[in-house]
Amino acid sequence: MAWCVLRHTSENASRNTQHATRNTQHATRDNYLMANLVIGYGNPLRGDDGVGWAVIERLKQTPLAEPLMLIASHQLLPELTDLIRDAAQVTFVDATVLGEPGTIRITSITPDLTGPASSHQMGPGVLLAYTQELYGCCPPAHLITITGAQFGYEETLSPLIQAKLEAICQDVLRGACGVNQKTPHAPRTTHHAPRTMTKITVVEEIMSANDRLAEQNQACLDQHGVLGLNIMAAPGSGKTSIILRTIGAVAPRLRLGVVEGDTAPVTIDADKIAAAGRPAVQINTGGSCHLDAVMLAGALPQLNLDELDLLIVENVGNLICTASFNLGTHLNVVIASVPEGDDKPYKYPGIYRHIDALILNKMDLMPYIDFDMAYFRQGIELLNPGVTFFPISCKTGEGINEWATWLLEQIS
Ligand SMILES: Nc1nc2c(ncn2[C@@H]2O[C@H](COP(=O)(O)OP(=O)(O)OP(=O)(O)O)[C@@H](O)[C@H]2O)c(=O)[nH]1
Ligand SMILES: [Mg+2]
Repeated sequence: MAWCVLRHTSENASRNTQHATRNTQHATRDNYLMANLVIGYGNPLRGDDGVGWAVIERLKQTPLAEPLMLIASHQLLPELTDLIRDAAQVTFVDATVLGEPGTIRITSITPDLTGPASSHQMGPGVLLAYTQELYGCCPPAHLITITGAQFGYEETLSPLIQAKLEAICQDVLRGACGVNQKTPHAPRTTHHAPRTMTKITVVEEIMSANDRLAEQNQACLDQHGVLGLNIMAAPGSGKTSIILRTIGAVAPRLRLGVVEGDTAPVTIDADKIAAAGRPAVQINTGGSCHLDAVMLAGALPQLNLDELDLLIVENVGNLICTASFNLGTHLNVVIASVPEGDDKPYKYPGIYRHIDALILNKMDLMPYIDFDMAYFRQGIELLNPGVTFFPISCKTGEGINEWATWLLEQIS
């Protein structure tokens, strides 16, 4: 018997990817090199869209002749390139709305950068292309699609797809992976795969592809002597206003550039930075709710880094996803604002962890809003004890000097 139980422990990956049950036996990275990889993806809360997950669950229970890595995920993520690189073959399993319900299709997939490629929506071809680009190699891959019958808010498959589940699993094993249940395979010639291995278990400490690129971004900034600052906050909290205030407060002591992230193809914020006389690059995420290291890597060459001391990245307005993607900046700062309410640390805890400073903006509105500062600070302290805190008002200028002084200290 051999099935693969695989789990990312990278915080980023585990937030977005759920894997099969954890086995108690741990394995090193070498244990899964060159095994077949099956990735079932989709939304298990939307009826037949969860067929990829159901396939993975069933395969976990299936005795196999050789190791198989099984992953269930809500979407294809750049982090998966790390596993794809080391797989002998990859089989993607996904639901589709196209065709007659119940139809199963197997197609060959090759690296292709022209498909959808945001961090929340990435096609298999793009994922393979990323793998090829990052690691210079890419295994053969197939996509098995099953035309679903219902995609409503249900956690179960339709009877039609449920009845097809076994056939789909057999297709995964036979057609795509080239392995049959209980049919021994000729040993591979690769030196990577130990022939005696019958079980692949948990893989720990996998550095995600995003983190690798984030490291490269930071190395690039370091090479040019630029401090990178990632600003994360809710929409409208005052990110751009604070950047503009910062420009006013640190000029001419710091040469400052800005990367602006927005979901839509607009240049509103970048235009404001340019009007303030500073270089700005606008990233359009194409609908994605956060920046990632790939996007920042694309923006850096558009700036003359030799002429900068500080690069501020205004992330997309979002209190959840932005926290999950390391960009490679040296500092991470969150801006809260008074009108958002004093309970945000309790409701969106993830973003307040692991940050270097917290700004509370729009202090001028305090008289008009029921905002309990002690309650807010208490929530922050629970998540990030002793974090540097700046109450600020971009309208009145309150607290801007303290913020600018701290920033200058980080650079000197
Ligand atoms: N009263 C008050 N209004 C502020 C303050 N800071 C920003 N604003 C206003 O808040 C609104 C949003 O400010 P922005 O700086 O555009 O906010 P943002 O976070 O960059 O917004 P997005 O990029 O759209 O997510 C604007 O109308 C600002 O004038 C402040 O300290 N006090
Ligand atoms: Mg803005």
